[in-house]
Amino acid sequence: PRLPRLLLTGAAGGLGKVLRQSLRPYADVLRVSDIAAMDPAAGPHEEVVPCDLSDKAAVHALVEGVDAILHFGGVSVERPFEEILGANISGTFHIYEAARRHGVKRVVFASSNHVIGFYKQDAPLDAHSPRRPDGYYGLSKSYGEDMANFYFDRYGIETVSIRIGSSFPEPANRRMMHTWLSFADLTQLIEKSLFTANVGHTVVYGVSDNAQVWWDNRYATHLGFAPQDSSEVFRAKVEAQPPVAADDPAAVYQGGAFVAAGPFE
Ligand code: NAI
Ligand code: 15L
Repeated sequence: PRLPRLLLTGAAGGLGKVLRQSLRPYADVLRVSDIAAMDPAAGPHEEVVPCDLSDKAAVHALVEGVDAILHFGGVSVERPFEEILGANISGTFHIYEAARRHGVKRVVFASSNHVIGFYKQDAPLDAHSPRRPDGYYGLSKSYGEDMANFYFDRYGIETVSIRIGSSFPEPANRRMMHTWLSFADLTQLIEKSLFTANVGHTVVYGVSDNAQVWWDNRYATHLGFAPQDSSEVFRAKVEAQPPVAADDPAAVYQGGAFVAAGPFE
């Protein structure tokens, strides 16, 4: 399957740079956007459109003419509320409003494990577990998921919210042995999220086939996501790191150190 024109926000970021390459097979034209500097278009299959997500008019222009939106832009770590508000909360609102106005029917939202970050690591969760955001960042992703619900119920715009665990080249620490999502598995999950019919608003945990995962994707089986990678291949390297104290948030909470960030003032 292939779309005529696909929008990727957050294209200058860690995941955006990877997806700009790996998503090429799924769109004739990939429109990439960010507030930060991006590489120029590599050919007629790319459109590079700088945009601040907190600027409503700019987002409306950005979304015109696309067939689906991969919304990966925004502040990706815990920060003071005011920074999160513009980029993530207003930004996600602008994306959905623009989707409504321009008739875009499918959004893939980069949500985060930090919507459930205050659960302890011994709590097995699924998509129906009540959310326990671990900061302003997690709250913004939780609000984004609520917005996805609303825009489906009210306007029929479908979303897959991917609660990404830790998507980096390798798991960086012991916690990420549980939460790691390989770039290849992320790409597969985005493909399923774009092309599966009738997703309504589906919440799926973005995690590879790691030996011990905290998250059960029983409510997202219709996506057919079948992760191929596992953090296990990095175990020796990760366990060569100095041990983490048993009461360190990194060893206690699913959200790890995020639960202890702030206060900022
Ligand atoms: P990143 O921080 O490298 O990329 C985010 C991009 O959004 C940056 O290039 C930044 O310039 C852009 N951005 C920030 N504010 C903006 C604004 N006002 N207007 C336009 N663009 C703006 O983060 P990464 O790791 O690439 O993550 C991508 C998305 O996935 C983020 O939404 C993040 O919250 C989410 N995510 C990532 C995880 C991971 O493990 N990498 C885990 C969970 C969620
Ligand atoms: C996230 O939501 C962040 O965007 C990413 O930088 C990592 O911190 C990840 O979660 C994680 O929990 O490992």
